[in-house]
Amino acid sequence: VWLDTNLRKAISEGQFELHYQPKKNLKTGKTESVEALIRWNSPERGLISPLEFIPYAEESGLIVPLGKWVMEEAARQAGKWKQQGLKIRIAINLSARQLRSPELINEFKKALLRENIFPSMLDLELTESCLIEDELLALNLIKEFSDLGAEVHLDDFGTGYSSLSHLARLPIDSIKLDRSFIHSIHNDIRAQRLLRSMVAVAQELELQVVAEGVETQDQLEFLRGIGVDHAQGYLFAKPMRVAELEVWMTHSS
Ligand code: G
Ligand code: G
Ligand code: MN
Ligand code: NA
Repeated sequence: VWLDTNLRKAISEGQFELHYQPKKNLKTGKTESVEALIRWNSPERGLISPLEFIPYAEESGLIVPLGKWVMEEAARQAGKWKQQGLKIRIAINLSARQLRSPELINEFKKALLRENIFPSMLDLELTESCLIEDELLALNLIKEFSDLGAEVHLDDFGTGYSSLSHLARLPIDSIKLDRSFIHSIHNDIRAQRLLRSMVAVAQELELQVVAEGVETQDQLEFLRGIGVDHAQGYLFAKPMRVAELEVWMTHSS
Protein backbone atom coordinates (compact mmCIF):
# COMPACT_ATOMS: atom_id res chain seq x y z
CA VAL A 1 0.00 0.00 0.00
CA TRP A 2 2.86 2.36 0.85
CA LEU A 3 4.36 1.51 -2.51
CA ASP A 4 1.18 2.04 -4.47
CA THR A 5 0.23 5.42 -3.00
CA ASN A 6 3.76 6.72 -2.97
CA LEU A 7 4.83 5.44 -6.37
CA ARG A 8 1.91 7.24 -8.02
CA LYS A 9 2.78 10.39 -6.15
CA ALA A 10 6.46 10.00 -7.00
CA ILE A 11 5.64 9.78 -10.70
CA SER A 12 3.50 12.90 -10.67
CA GLU A 13 6.06 14.77 -8.57
CA GLY A 14 9.08 13.52 -10.50
CA GLN A 15 11.01 11.95 -7.63
CA PHE A 16 13.24 9.85 -9.89
CA GLU A 17 16.75 10.16 -11.18
CA LEU A 18 18.75 8.25 -13.74
CA HIS A 19 22.21 7.00 -12.87
CA TYR A 20 24.53 6.02 -15.67
CA GLN A 21 26.97 3.12 -15.80
CA PRO A 22 29.71 3.10 -18.47
CA LYS A 23 30.16 0.26 -20.95
CA LYS A 24 33.69 -0.06 -22.18
CA ASN A 25 34.52 -1.11 -25.74
CA LEU A 26 37.28 -3.68 -25.18
CA LYS A 27 38.60 -3.31 -28.71
CA THR A 28 39.06 0.48 -28.59
CA GLY A 29 39.28 0.97 -24.83
CA LYS A 30 36.71 3.77 -25.13
CA THR A 31 33.42 4.30 -23.35
CA GLU A 32 30.92 4.67 -26.17
CA SER A 33 27.75 4.22 -24.20
CA VAL A 34 26.23 4.15 -20.74
CA GLU A 35 23.27 2.27 -19.31
CA ALA A 36 20.59 4.41 -17.65
CA LEU A 37 19.45 2.90 -14.35
CA ILE A 38 16.56 4.45 -12.49
CA ARG A 39 16.56 5.35 -8.79
CA TRP A 40 13.71 6.68 -6.71
CA ASN A 41 14.70 9.56 -4.52
CA SER A 42 11.97 9.28 -1.89
CA PRO A 43 11.62 12.21 0.54
CA GLU A 44 10.72 9.65 3.24
CA ARG A 45 13.13 6.83 2.49
CA GLY A 46 16.00 8.23 0.48
CA LEU A 47 17.36 6.50 -2.62
CA ILE A 48 15.38 3.37 -3.42
CA SER A 49 16.70 0.66 -5.76
CA PRO A 50 14.68 -0.30 -8.83
CA LEU A 51 14.68 -3.87 -7.51
CA GLU A 52 12.24 -2.61 -4.88
CA PHE A 53 9.77 -0.82 -7.14
CA ILE A 54 10.16 -1.97 -10.77
CA PRO A 55 8.42 -5.32 -10.11
CA TYR A 56 5.47 -3.48 -8.54
CA ALA A 57 5.48 -0.87 -11.30
CA GLU A 58 5.25 -3.69 -13.84
CA GLU A 59 2.45 -5.46 -11.99
CA SER A 60 0.39 -2.30 -11.56
CA GLY A 61 1.00 -0.83 -15.00
CA LEU A 62 2.75 2.19 -13.50
CA ILE A 63 5.80 1.12 -15.50
CA VAL A 64 4.17 2.73 -18.56
CA PRO A 65 4.26 6.34 -17.29
CA LEU A 66 7.50 5.63 -15.43
CA GLY A 67 9.12 4.16 -18.53
CA LYS A 68 7.97 7.15 -20.54
CA TRP A 69 9.76 9.42 -18.05
CA VAL A 70 12.92 7.30 -18.33
CA MET A 71 12.86 7.58 -22.12
CA GLU A 72 12.29 11.33 -22.04
CA GLU A 73 14.92 11.94 -19.38
CA ALA A 74 17.49 9.82 -21.26
CA ALA A 75 16.69 11.73 -24.45
CA ARG A 76 17.13 15.05 -22.61
CA GLN A 77 20.51 13.93 -21.31
CA ALA A 78 21.57 12.68 -24.74
CA GLY A 79 20.58 16.05 -26.16
CA LYS A 80 22.68 17.87 -23.55
CA TRP A 81 25.71 15.70 -24.20
CA LYS A 82 25.30 16.22 -27.92
CA GLN A 83 25.32 19.99 -27.39
CA GLN A 84 28.42 19.67 -25.25
CA GLY A 85 30.11 17.73 -28.05
CA LEU A 86 30.30 14.57 -25.96
CA LYS A 87 29.81 11.48 -28.10
CA ILE A 88 28.05 8.97 -25.91
CA ARG A 89 24.98 6.80 -26.40
CA ILE A 90 22.50 5.96 -23.66
CA ALA A 91 20.90 2.53 -23.24
CA ILE A 92 17.50 2.34 -21.59
CA ASN A 93 15.78 -0.72 -20.13
CA LEU A 94 12.30 -1.62 -21.34
CA SER A 95 9.98 -4.07 -19.63
CA ALA A 96 7.45 -6.37 -21.25
CA ARG A 97 4.52 -4.26 -20.16
CA GLN A 98 5.92 -1.22 -21.95
CA LEU A 99 6.12 -3.13 -25.22
CA ARG A 100 2.38 -3.62 -25.02
CA SER A 101 1.77 0.11 -24.82
CA PRO A 102 0.67 1.24 -28.29
CA GLU A 103 2.21 4.66 -27.70
CA LEU A 104 5.75 3.43 -27.14
CA ILE A 105 7.21 4.01 -30.60
CA ASN A 106 5.49 7.38 -30.98
CA GLU A 107 6.73 8.52 -27.60
CA PHE A 108 10.22 7.42 -28.58
CA LYS A 109 10.07 9.39 -31.84
CA LYS A 110 8.63 12.45 -30.10
CA ALA A 111 11.34 12.43 -27.45
CA LEU A 112 14.02 12.27 -30.13
CA LEU A 113 12.52 15.13 -32.13
CA ARG A 114 12.09 17.29 -29.04
CA GLU A 115 15.74 16.90 -28.08
CA ASN A 116 17.01 16.96 -31.65
CA ILE A 117 18.87 13.66 -31.39
CA PHE A 118 19.22 10.68 -33.71
CA PRO A 119 17.65 7.30 -32.85
CA SER A 120 21.16 5.85 -32.91
CA MET A 121 21.90 7.78 -29.71
CA LEU A 122 19.50 5.68 -27.65
CA ASP A 123 19.93 1.93 -27.31
CA LEU A 124 17.15 -0.29 -26.00
CA GLU A 125 17.75 -3.19 -23.62
CA LEU A 126 15.08 -5.85 -23.64
CA THR A 127 15.09 -8.96 -21.48
CA GLU A 128 14.15 -12.36 -22.77
CA SER A 129 11.00 -12.32 -20.67
CA CYS A 130 9.87 -9.38 -22.83
CA LEU A 131 10.08 -11.62 -25.85
CA ILE A 132 8.35 -14.63 -24.43
CA GLU A 133 5.13 -12.87 -23.48
CA ASP A 134 4.21 -11.92 -26.98
CA GLU A 135 6.82 -12.83 -29.50
CA LEU A 136 5.13 -11.33 -32.57
CA LEU A 137 4.57 -8.03 -30.83
CA ALA A 138 8.17 -7.94 -29.66
CA LEU A 139 9.41 -8.85 -33.12
CA ASN A 140 7.48 -6.00 -34.74
CA LEU A 141 8.63 -3.48 -32.16
CA ILE A 142 12.24 -4.52 -32.43
CA LYS A 143 11.96 -4.13 -36.20
CA GLU A 144 10.53 -0.64 -35.78
CA PHE A 145 13.29 0.46 -33.41
CA SER A 146 15.86 -1.14 -35.62
CA ASP A 147 14.50 0.48 -38.81
CA LEU A 148 14.66 3.85 -37.07
CA GLY A 149 18.34 3.21 -36.41
CA ALA A 150 18.25 2.49 -32.67
CA GLU A 151 20.25 -0.48 -31.42
CA VAL A 152 18.42 -3.26 -29.61
CA HIS A 153 20.25 -5.37 -27.04
CA LEU A 154 19.08 -8.60 -25.46
CA ASP A 155 19.63 -8.19 -21.70
CA ASP A 156 20.26 -10.96 -19.13
CA PHE A 157 21.10 -13.27 -22.01
CA GLY A 158 21.15 -16.98 -21.23
CA THR A 159 18.84 -16.87 -18.22
CA GLY A 160 15.50 -17.03 -20.03
CA TYR A 161 14.39 -20.03 -21.99
CA SER A 162 14.67 -20.58 -25.74
CA SER A 163 17.34 -17.88 -25.98
CA LEU A 164 18.73 -19.34 -29.14
CA SER A 165 15.47 -19.30 -31.06
CA HIS A 166 15.19 -15.58 -30.36
CA LEU A 167 18.61 -14.97 -31.83
CA ALA A 168 17.58 -16.61 -35.06
CA ARG A 169 14.45 -14.55 -35.51
CA LEU A 170 14.99 -11.10 -34.05
CA PRO A 171 16.91 -8.25 -35.65
CA ILE A 172 18.91 -7.45 -32.52
CA ASP A 173 22.36 -5.86 -32.42
CA SER A 174 23.88 -7.42 -29.36
CA ILE A 175 23.49 -9.83 -26.50
CA LYS A 176 24.31 -8.95 -22.95
CA LEU A 177 25.71 -11.96 -21.12
CA ASP A 178 24.05 -12.26 -17.74
CA ARG A 179 25.99 -11.32 -14.64
CA SER A 180 25.50 -14.77 -13.10
CA PHE A 181 27.78 -16.37 -15.73
CA ILE A 182 30.46 -13.73 -15.23
CA HIS A 183 30.34 -14.28 -11.49
CA SER A 184 31.11 -18.00 -11.92
CA ILE A 185 34.11 -17.64 -14.22
CA HIS A 186 36.79 -18.09 -11.58
CA ASN A 187 35.64 -21.43 -10.21
CA ASP A 188 33.34 -22.99 -12.75
CA ILE A 189 34.77 -24.54 -15.88
CA ARG A 190 31.29 -25.19 -17.22
CA ALA A 191 30.42 -21.49 -16.96
CA GLN A 192 33.60 -20.73 -18.88
CA ARG A 193 32.69 -23.19 -21.61
CA LEU A 194 29.16 -21.88 -21.78
CA LEU A 195 30.41 -18.30 -22.15
CA ARG A 196 32.85 -19.33 -24.87
CA SER A 197 30.01 -21.07 -26.74
CA MET A 198 27.61 -18.15 -26.37
CA VAL A 199 30.22 -15.79 -27.77
CA ALA A 200 30.88 -18.16 -30.67
CA VAL A 201 27.17 -18.29 -31.49
CA ALA A 202 26.89 -14.50 -31.32
CA GLN A 203 29.89 -14.11 -33.61
CA GLU A 204 28.39 -16.51 -36.15
CA LEU A 205 25.29 -14.33 -36.18
CA GLU A 206 27.34 -11.12 -36.34
CA LEU A 207 26.02 -9.88 -33.01
CA GLN A 208 28.07 -7.78 -30.62
CA VAL A 209 28.63 -9.25 -27.16
CA VAL A 210 28.45 -7.25 -23.96
CA ALA A 211 29.41 -8.70 -20.57
CA GLU A 212 27.74 -7.19 -17.52
CA GLY A 213 28.72 -7.45 -13.87
CA VAL A 214 32.47 -7.53 -14.57
CA GLU A 215 34.14 -7.07 -11.18
CA THR A 216 37.69 -8.42 -11.46
CA GLN A 217 40.67 -8.15 -13.74
CA ASP A 218 40.70 -11.96 -14.12
CA GLN A 219 37.12 -11.94 -15.38
CA LEU A 220 38.01 -9.17 -17.81
CA GLU A 221 41.02 -11.06 -19.19
CA PHE A 222 38.96 -14.20 -19.67
CA LEU A 223 36.18 -12.27 -21.44
CA ARG A 224 38.64 -10.43 -23.65
CA GLY A 225 40.26 -13.75 -24.51
CA ILE A 226 37.04 -15.31 -25.77
CA GLY A 227 36.19 -12.26 -27.91
CA VAL A 228 33.70 -10.27 -25.86
CA ASP A 229 33.33 -6.78 -27.39
CA HIS A 230 32.10 -4.63 -24.50
CA ALA A 231 32.19 -4.84 -20.72
CA GLN A 232 30.30 -3.16 -17.94
CA GLY A 233 30.70 -3.54 -14.19
CA TYR A 234 32.18 -2.36 -10.92
CA LEU A 235 35.69 -3.05 -12.24
CA PHE A 236 35.26 0.06 -14.37
CA ALA A 237 32.61 2.07 -12.57
CA LYS A 238 29.37 1.78 -10.66
CA PRO A 239 26.23 3.58 -11.88
CA MET A 240 26.79 7.32 -11.29
CA ARG A 241 24.95 10.61 -11.35
CA VAL A 242 25.58 12.81 -14.40
CA ALA A 243 28.08 15.10 -12.69
CA GLU A 244 30.12 12.18 -11.36
CA LEU A 245 30.01 10.40 -14.71
CA GLU A 246 31.25 13.50 -16.52
CA VAL A 247 34.25 13.69 -14.18
CA TRP A 248 34.84 9.96 -14.60
CA MET A 249 34.80 10.35 -18.40
CA THR A 250 37.47 13.02 -18.37
CA HIS A 251 39.77 10.79 -16.32
CA SER A 252 39.23 7.50 -18.11
CA SER A 253 39.66 8.35 -21.81
O1 G B 1 20.37 -0.41 -11.16
P1 G B 1 20.35 -1.75 -10.61
O2 G B 1 20.85 -1.15 -9.75
O3 G B 1 20.01 -2.03 -9.27
O4 G B 1 18.98 -2.22 -11.32
C1 G B 1 18.27 -3.34 -10.88
C2 G B 1 17.34 -3.83 -11.95
O5 G B 1 16.40 -2.81 -12.30
C3 G B 1 18.06 -4.24 -13.23
O6 G B 1 17.51 -5.48 -13.63
C4 G B 1 17.66 -3.18 -14.20
O7 G B 1 17.53 -3.72 -15.51
C5 G B 1 16.32 -2.70 -13.69
N1 G B 1 16.11 -1.32 -14.09
C6 G B 1 16.88 -0.25 -13.79
N2 G B 1 16.40 0.86 -14.37
C7 G B 1 15.31 0.48 -15.09
C8 G B 1 14.39 1.18 -15.93
O8 G B 1 14.48 2.37 -16.19
N3 G B 1 13.38 0.44 -16.48
C9 G B 1 13.25 -0.89 -16.25
N4 G B 1 12.22 -1.52 -16.83
N5 G B 1 14.10 -1.58 -15.48
C10 G B 1 15.13 -0.90 -14.91
O1 G C 1 19.48 -6.27 -15.32
P1 G C 1 20.30 -5.10 -15.64
O2 G C 1 21.40 -5.60 -16.50
O3 G C 1 19.73 -3.99 -16.38
O4 G C 1 21.03 -4.73 -14.33
C1 G C 1 21.90 -3.74 -14.07
C2 G C 1 22.16 -3.95 -12.60
O5 G C 1 23.45 -4.50 -12.36
C3 G C 1 22.08 -2.74 -11.76
O6 G C 1 21.46 -3.15 -10.61
C4 G C 1 23.51 -2.41 -11.47
O7 G C 1 23.63 -1.65 -10.30
C5 G C 1 24.06 -3.79 -11.31
N1 G C 1 25.51 -3.90 -11.52
C6 G C 1 26.25 -3.15 -12.33
N2 G C 1 27.55 -3.54 -12.32
C7 G C 1 27.62 -4.57 -11.45
C8 G C 1 28.70 -5.40 -11.02
O8 G C 1 29.85 -5.28 -11.43
N3 G C 1 28.38 -6.36 -10.13
C9 G C 1 27.12 -6.56 -9.66
N4 G C 1 26.93 -7.52 -8.77
N5 G C 1 26.08 -5.80 -10.06
C10 G C 1 26.32 -4.82 -10.95
MN1 MN D 1 20.04 -3.70 -18.50
NA1 NA E 1 21.16 -7.50 -17.18
